[in-house]
Amino acid sequence: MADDRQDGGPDAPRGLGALAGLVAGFAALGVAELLAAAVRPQSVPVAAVGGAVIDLTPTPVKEWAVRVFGTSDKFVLQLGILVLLAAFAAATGLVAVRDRRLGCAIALAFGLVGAVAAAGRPDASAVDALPSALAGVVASAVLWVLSGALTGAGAGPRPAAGRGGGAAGGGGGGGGGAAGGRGAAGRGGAAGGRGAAGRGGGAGVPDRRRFLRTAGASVAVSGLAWLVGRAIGASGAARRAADRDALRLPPPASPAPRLPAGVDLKVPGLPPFFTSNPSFYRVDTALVVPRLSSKDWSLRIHGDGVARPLTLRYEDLLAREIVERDITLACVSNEVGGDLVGNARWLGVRLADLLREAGVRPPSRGGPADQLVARSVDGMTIGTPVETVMDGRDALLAIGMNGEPLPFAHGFPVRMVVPGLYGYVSACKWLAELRLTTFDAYDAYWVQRGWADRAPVKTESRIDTPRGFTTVRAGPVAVAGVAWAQHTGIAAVEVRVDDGPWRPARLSAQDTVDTWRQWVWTWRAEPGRHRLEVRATDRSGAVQTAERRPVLPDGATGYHQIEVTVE
Ligand SMILES: Nc1nc2c(c(=O)[nH]1)N[C@H]1C(S)=C(S)[C@@H](COP(=O)(O)O)O[C@H]1N2
Ligand SMILES: [Mo]
Repeated sequence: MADDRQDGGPDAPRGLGALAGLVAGFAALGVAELLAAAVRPQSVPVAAVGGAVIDLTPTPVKEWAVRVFGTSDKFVLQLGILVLLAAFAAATGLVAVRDRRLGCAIALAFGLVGAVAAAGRPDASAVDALPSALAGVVASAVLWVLSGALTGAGAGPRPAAGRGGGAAGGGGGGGGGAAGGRGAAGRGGAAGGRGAAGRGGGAGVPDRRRFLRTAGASVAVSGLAWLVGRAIGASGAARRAADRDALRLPPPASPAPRLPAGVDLKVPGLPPFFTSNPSFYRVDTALVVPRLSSKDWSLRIHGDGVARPLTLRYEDLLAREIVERDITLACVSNEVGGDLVGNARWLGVRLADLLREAGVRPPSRGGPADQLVARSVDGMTIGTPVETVMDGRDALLAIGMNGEPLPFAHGFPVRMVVPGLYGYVSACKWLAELRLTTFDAYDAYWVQRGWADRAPVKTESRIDTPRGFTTVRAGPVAVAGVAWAQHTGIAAVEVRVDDGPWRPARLSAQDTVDTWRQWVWTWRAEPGRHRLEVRATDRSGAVQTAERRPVLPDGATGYHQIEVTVE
């Protein structure tokens, strides 16, 4: 024993101190997961802190993250938070074996940070703070017991068994008592324990067996809490999914215009004319996808110049005239050549009709409000020009996407879709409220973060095949892609090779001016390295601009270019 303490004494507790921190952190996550399942899935600390991080991240960093990680940016963020959390937990454990009270105070403080973040989410209530707060208390209690065992603090005053039980039971209501009740006993012990671990003297004797037993019990209990929390969360999600599956959407009173033959050129390497729901791009700030119930859903329309405020339920929408429209949606964050654009067949009701029923007049008819602010259940705000929504285009409150109710990730049960505007100024998902106001009086979420308050989609074109930096055979090569200029329409697409003359591409049939068009051009490819470039002309006669501009503040411009090698 004496040897053991001499050789491994000062080192082993340090490594074990980090382990104690990790065990305490794991207990915190387990408890939080369980409680969040009872409170609200979004209140789990990692999601709450992650959501706050997203909202506070400066726009350039966010752009960088979307560019580098694409749609997995959220996964990377959560992974990053977990790794950081683990590092902090280990460090806190190291502190705790030196200064037990300080270590436990830090653990409590972490819980507090999570609680503040969770309660501060736009859609949160005070109970959202509970999972993080209790997680902090539990982590602190577990750390208290484990660091006590490592330093030998309080090995005398209290029976080891009682302590281990207390830690394991901390997940229930005992957490608070564990932290508070042990304070006095532990404090005296901590001083002794420090001496024991650090200098090999003092009264405390490290009890590794007790440490391992307690740590093991804590890991088992918190693992169970985590699993149960996950299971409860999953069953709630499954129930919501079943409700959605059971919905039958009414047939449209106004079907989509008949699809002309030849909208799809069927060139290998081209995306299909309609983007399937699973492959439709997804851009939002939601770390946990809101899974709403259509039964509980309602939408309030109110604000400046709303003579008759409306509250609509899901059934109210179903009972209205349902229209079906093909609309291509694009994200302002789409880089030239990027894939944050998709085309779907939407089912919904005309937003302009609803606004008229509410007594709204567009500014051109003397209405006081020029901005329609949509708010989602997760606190997103999206501002759209009232004039645009009411100018006769098919601005929709959408309930269906490609023949099924909206997928949860795409805004179930109701979202907005407005042809011709980027998603961040038009396409609010998980819609909860529509408020009429002015652009002067209110900046929506992305506008507060430096993006333009008005953002019509810019005429763009993209080469889908061949892919850049690939090798193709000499001879005829089908160069093909898509072009879009929503609500204006695409009139022509041209391609050029190595700064040669622009050559007209063959266009697919046009569905409507609100949808993208495919194009194809046959290239007599000759051996060597070549640069291919594309540009579109829209139906207003405007040629896509060659000027390269970044996505911020209102959408990228410039020609998509690729390099290929011909053999
Ligand atoms: N509630 C909510 N709605 C939102 C967003 C969001 O972050 N939250 N992002 C918007 C942006 S930037 C775009 S481009 C579209 C993307 O819609 P999709 O994910 O269905 O493709 O949703 C819009 N609606
Ligand atoms: Mo977007």
